[in-house]
Amino acid sequence: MKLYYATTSPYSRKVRIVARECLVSDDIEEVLVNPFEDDARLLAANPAGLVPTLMMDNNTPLIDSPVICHYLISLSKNKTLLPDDNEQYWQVRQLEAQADAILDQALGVVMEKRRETKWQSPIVLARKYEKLERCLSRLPEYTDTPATTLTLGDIAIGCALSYLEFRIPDLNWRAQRPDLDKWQKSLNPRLSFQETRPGD
Ligand SMILES: N[C@@H](CCC(=O)N[C@@H](CS)C(=O)NCC(=O)O)C(=O)O
Repeated sequence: MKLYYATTSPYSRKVRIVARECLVSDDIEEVLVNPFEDDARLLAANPAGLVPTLMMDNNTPLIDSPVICHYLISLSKNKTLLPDDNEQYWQVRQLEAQADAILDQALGVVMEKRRETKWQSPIVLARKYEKLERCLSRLPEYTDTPATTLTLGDIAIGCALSYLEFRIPDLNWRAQRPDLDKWQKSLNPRLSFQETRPGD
C-alpha cells in the first residue's frame, strides 16, 4: 500500500498513528507530498487533492481519514482501537467524529489566517474560535491516563489537540482543560506519536 501524506496534516497523522498502533505500517510506503502544490501522483489517486490518501494493494484509492483508519484497523488483529461491543464501538466513533469536527474548524482558522490580512474576516475567525472553545469544553472528562486501552477516538483527539497547539497556540487549550493537558501529555511518549510529530 502507498499512503500519500503531509507531515503537518493532522488527518494524515491520525492515519499514520493508527497504522503504527495496529502494526500494519510495515506494509505501507509513506509518500510525502505537498497537497497545496497539486502533486500529480496525489491528484491521480484523489481528484480532490487531499491528504491522507491511501492506495490499496489492488491499486484502488481510499480517501478520507476515517475511511482509511477503519480500513487499516480491519486489516489488523487489534481489537482495542475499535471495540466490537456495539455501545463502545459507537462511543469511539463519536469521539473520532468530535475530533474531526475540531480539526475541520482548526483548519478553517489556519486557512483564514493564511489569507492576506486585509481579506481575513474577523467574523469568520471569531465564529471558528467559538466553535473550537465549545467543542473542547464538551469533550469527555479525561480522568485516567490512556495506558493500554488506546482507542481510535483517543488517537483522533490526541492528534486534534496537538494540532491546536501547533497551529493555534493562542487558543491555549491546556490552561482551560488541565485533565486534557495531562492526558494528552501521556500520549507523547508513544513511538507512534513520536514518529509522526508535526513539523514544517
Ligand atoms: N476529511 C478529510 C480532510 C483532509 C484534508 O482537508 N486535508 C488537508 C490537509 S490537513 C489537505 O489535503 N488540504 C489540501 C487542499 O485543501 O488543497 C480527511 O479526514 O482526510
